[in-house]
Amino acid sequence: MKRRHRTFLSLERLEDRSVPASITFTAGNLFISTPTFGGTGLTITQTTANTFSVTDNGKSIGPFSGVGFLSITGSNGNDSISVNLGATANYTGSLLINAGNGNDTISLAGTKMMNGSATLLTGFGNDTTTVAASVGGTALINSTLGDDSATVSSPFIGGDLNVQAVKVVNLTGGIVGGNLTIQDIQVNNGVTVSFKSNLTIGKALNITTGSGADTINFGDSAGRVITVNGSTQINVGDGTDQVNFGVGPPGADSVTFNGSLTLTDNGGNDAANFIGSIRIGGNAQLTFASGNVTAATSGPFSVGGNLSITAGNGTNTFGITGGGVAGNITVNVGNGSDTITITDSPGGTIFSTDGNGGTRLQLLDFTGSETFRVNVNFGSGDDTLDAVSIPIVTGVPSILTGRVDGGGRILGNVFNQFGMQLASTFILINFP
Ligand SMILES: [Ca+2]
Ligand SMILES: [Ca+2]
Ligand SMILES: [Ca+2]
Repeated sequence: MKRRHRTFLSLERLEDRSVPASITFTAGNLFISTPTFGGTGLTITQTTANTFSVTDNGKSIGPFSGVGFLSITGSNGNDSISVNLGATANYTGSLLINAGNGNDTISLAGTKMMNGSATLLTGFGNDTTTVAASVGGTALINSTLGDDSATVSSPFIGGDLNVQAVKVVNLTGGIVGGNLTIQDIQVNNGVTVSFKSNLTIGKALNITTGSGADTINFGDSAGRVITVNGSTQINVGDGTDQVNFGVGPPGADSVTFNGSLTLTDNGGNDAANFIGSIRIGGNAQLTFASGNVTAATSGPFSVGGNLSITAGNGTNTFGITGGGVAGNITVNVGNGSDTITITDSPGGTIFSTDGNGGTRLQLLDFTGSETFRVNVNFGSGDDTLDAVSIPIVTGVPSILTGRVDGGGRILGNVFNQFGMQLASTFILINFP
């Protein structure tokens, strides 16, 4: 049998099953690089514990046993790189895939898990990353520039999950034990992040997107249970952004933030839609820059601390079910014609300030026997306060107490009282 020229001289097995890729196996480190250009792809499969076989462009070599670190380097062409952990035993080591530039497809699969960390880098180009296997350590996906997508369906990730520079992120896994961080400030053509499974995040959730039109969906039409045990920070940058806390029918998705929730934008016409059954354990703070902003609750909504909404100039519309807010509700808006509707009273006080332009603050009660405590300072412009109580449940009208200052006016500020009773101390200033 004639021996062919081989570049992987460190191999001991020399039967004629050569793969074109370069392979170095030393001290438990299995380095695979230079897959066949234009070939059918590179597949690395765990056959028994820490033992992998390698197939490049349909030709196989291995198995390599005692692997503790698996490193795969792609070309600057379009690579297909698959790692399958199999169904026999856990892989106790770590994994690094650097697919290089080009339009790459990489995947980590298998019903058994890996105990170490997975680092998946896909470089420039339009890349597709799929992570389906469980990872005991941290998992990092970085796709640099391009129309990149990543789907993480791992039942379990023990450490942090970091997803960087990916345009379309689909989260369909089970548990992330550490922090979940999604960062895409490099690609400004719009990012979509979708939570489409029952997912628990053990620590903090941080999502940062750029100046494109971004969409973040918690849940899907199936009615998901999504829980974040730490704090949650979402910054959607500039652009027309949409954050949907729940996607299905009102109340169908259950979204729980056991810590605080902070949502920030840097401008644009944004919408924060609390559609699901929402529970925020700490404070909720929504801060919008200028633009026409809407924030609304349409399902059960509770906040353990205070709810604060700050908006810049623009026509803003806020509709909040206040009954589940244990602390204060504070709404500060800039110039422009704003409408703020609060249904049911919070446990604390409603604070409201606004700039120029006519602002309408509606207190709407359809339960009865509630006390609305207010401290309202309207700006210049003709502003309106509606105090409406239609006590369908208890039959007892709700009470309005506190202080309302109409501020400046052109024609006059308006106080519409319908059904709600005034109780001491109640101070009305600068009306009409
Ligand atoms: Ca590549
Ligand atoms: Ca890329
Ligand atoms: Ca944005």
